Amino acid sequence: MSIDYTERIPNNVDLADDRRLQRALESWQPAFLQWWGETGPALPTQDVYLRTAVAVGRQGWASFARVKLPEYRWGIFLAERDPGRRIAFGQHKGEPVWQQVPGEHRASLQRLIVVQGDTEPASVEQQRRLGLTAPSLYDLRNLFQVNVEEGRHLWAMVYLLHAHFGRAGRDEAEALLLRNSGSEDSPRILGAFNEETPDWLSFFMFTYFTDRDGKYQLGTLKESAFDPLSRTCEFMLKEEAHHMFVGTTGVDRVAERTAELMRIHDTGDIAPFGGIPLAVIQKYLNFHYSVSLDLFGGETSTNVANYFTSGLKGRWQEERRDDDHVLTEAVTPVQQLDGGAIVEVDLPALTALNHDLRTQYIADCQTGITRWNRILASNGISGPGLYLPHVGFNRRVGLFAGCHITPDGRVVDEASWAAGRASWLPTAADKAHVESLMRPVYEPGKIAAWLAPPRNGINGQPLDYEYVRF
Ligand code: BYC
Ligand code: FE
Ligand code: FE
Repeated sequence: MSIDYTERIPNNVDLADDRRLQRALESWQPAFLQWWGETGPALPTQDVYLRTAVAVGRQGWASFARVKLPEYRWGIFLAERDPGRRIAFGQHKGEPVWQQVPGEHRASLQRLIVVQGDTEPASVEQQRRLGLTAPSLYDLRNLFQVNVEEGRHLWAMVYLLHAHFGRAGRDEAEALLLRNSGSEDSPRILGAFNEETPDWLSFFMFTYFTDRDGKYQLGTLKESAFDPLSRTCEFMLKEEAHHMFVGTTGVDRVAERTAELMRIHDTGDIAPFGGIPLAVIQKYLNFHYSVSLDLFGGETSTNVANYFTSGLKGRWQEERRDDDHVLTEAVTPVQQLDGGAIVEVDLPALTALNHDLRTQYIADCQTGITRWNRILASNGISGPGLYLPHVGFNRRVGLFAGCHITPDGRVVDEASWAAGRASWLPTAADKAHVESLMRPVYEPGKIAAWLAPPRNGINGQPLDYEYVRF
């Protein structure tokens, strides 16, 4: 399963043995590069210290080198095939996994792959201008690492579309480069991917909360009976860990600096001292968490029940679940609105699978909160600290869409919502303040003053290493 880097498209799927597929992907490649040039990183650079996948096994899968961004080797890397793999859930449980797409599941599988594929280039578009205001070369390098890998994740989905979905798949692959984040006429498919990522606090929140949705969705597709999809997602998850690391440690460093300024100046109002007030961090968190919850779809969904039953999409860590993996009899408690109150009702587990995944996700998100509050406390800031708002807060998808729920879970009327909004979500003034701090720092080893330096460099390099050259 070694990766062939002599080919125009690096791959470990023996692309050279399938001339038709190779030609099709080679004709998609220039369109990808044009898209990257037009909507990828806006900051011109000479080279960037990046990791590139060189193997798909556990050890030593990546190598680090200075790379010119447009010459990054985007390729097709699937995790190793397990010849004995069997379907772990749904009506086909116990049967061998599929190497080809069964006709009856073609449309659904294609839809899932297109939705997944659509998010990857969307994030690159959203992050396009962040390089212009990077707080350090270390951060700039991390941004570009995330960007090239999201570009590669697009390749991962485009490979599946080309290899398994014929003409329709090739059309969808083309369309993935035509939709655009935030576009009026042809927006990206999912809500969060049409929001802006205008500053680095948003970027850290995005990589913490939205990339983490990616982790959970990829985790369910890794369980898929369609083996090529499963293997693709398994390898994507490996790359994804770094994206979430960027988010977790990014917010760590903002929290650390905020606490430090609060202590030094003995006030929560640290904006005049060049910091981001804790209340503003909380508002950014509220926003990114709530739009990321929307990415799980409705709490009850016949789509997800069908995906599960037919073997297309499993649950998070399906094989570690201690149940029948078919779920026709099971129920799940789900919170919903009953008049003016939030109540818990038992719903059929199958239609509540989006809720199940979201529950796992929320528990994972909570670990960041605990961690950031520990950082605040160790820097002398006691008090309530940061928290996850109620699951119904600011929602546009699912049972809470169209209702007004406060961060602490109270159902309120339109007037109270309007009155509270400025203390729950970033205001124009909050955004203007954060934006005012976004000044590029491109000197090796130097870090902007609104966040603490990172603990370690990349791949054992020192912090003052020239991670990006101009
Ligand atoms: N915005 O039955 P429902 C990542 C649509 S992130 C707009 O409730 P379902 C990444 C839905 O499509 C991971 N539309 O939900 C992160 C459906 O439309 P149709 C991305 C939405 O279908 C950072 C209708 O509403 N991967 O990788 O069970 C950087 C009813 O939906 C939204 C995936 O999402 C929304 N938020 O679940 C880079 C995996 N939510 O079919 C990358 C693939 C729902 O009636 N996608 N709708 O026309 C899926 O598994 C599912 O499509 C969803 C929705 C989980 C998204
Ligand atoms: Fe990705
Ligand atoms: Fe990611």
